Amino acid sequence: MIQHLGLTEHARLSDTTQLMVDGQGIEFVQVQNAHSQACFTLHGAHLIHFQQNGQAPLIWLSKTAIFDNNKAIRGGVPICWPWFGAAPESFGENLPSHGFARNSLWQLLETKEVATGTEVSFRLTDTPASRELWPFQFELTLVATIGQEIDLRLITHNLSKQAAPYLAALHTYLNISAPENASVTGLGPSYLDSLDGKQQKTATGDLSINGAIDSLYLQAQPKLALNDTGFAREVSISNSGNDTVVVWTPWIEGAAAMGDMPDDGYQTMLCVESAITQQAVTIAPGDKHELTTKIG
Ligand code: TA6
Repeated sequence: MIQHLGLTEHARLSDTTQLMVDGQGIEFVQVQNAHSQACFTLHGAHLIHFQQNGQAPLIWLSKTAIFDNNKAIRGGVPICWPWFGAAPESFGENLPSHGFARNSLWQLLETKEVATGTEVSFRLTDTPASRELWPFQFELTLVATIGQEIDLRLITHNLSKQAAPYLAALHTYLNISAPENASVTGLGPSYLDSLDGKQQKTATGDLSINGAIDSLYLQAQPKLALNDTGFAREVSISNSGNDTVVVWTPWIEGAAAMGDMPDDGYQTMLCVESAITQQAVTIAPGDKHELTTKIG
């Protein structure tokens, strides 16, 4: 799913991990081990590819995603932080949608082999520019474990002297064979419909995909399942630290309106996101909070 990026090796970091670059010099971290393969950009510490060996990719990436170290990449797992969607009024005005972590250049901290696969960690810290947007000192760490599953842990460490409120989402784009083949179980009895004034609505059993969806599930199970009859697989999605599971597909009109998604892109993707959207988590000075999702 990423051959079209034309990546070449820049440095070999270990038996399983390489630093890669594209034709513009954009940097990627690529992992290939006995279980699976994965690829991240340093821009946004953005997982853009995950595929268990011998299987169809689990993570979807737009074929027309833009890699310019500026725009958020369409697909993969964008890190929406320190807010989700439009920032709450209490955070300020004219703030970028979904925060600034996904548009920032992170540093690669470490790559090492662990019992379940390859662990790669990335870090983002505050800058004068970030403090203009969110007036706190912080260390934001993504710890990714690439094995039979992809395990993503987003750890917010508040280094300020005052309590820091944050919202977030691991905005996962899952790869599906076709909308009519996919369903999601475990989302719970009701949801807020962002396509209809955030009205609360009753869920009617497993989620199926037959139109645009932008829903906030506030009573989802910690462990969900994406069933895909086309790929003949059931994908487990386990979340923690979240108060919401967001489900999104732009469907036909939404895909056509996005320049970084092919018009038919909606047919092979579904977002299922481990998110904090309802009540900001307030982290005491010196404390940490963790938001996770594990897929496989
Ligand atoms: O997670 C769902 C959502 O908030 C949708 O409302 C839609 O805006 C989507 O995220 C994509 O947002 P983006 O800024 O990446 O185009």
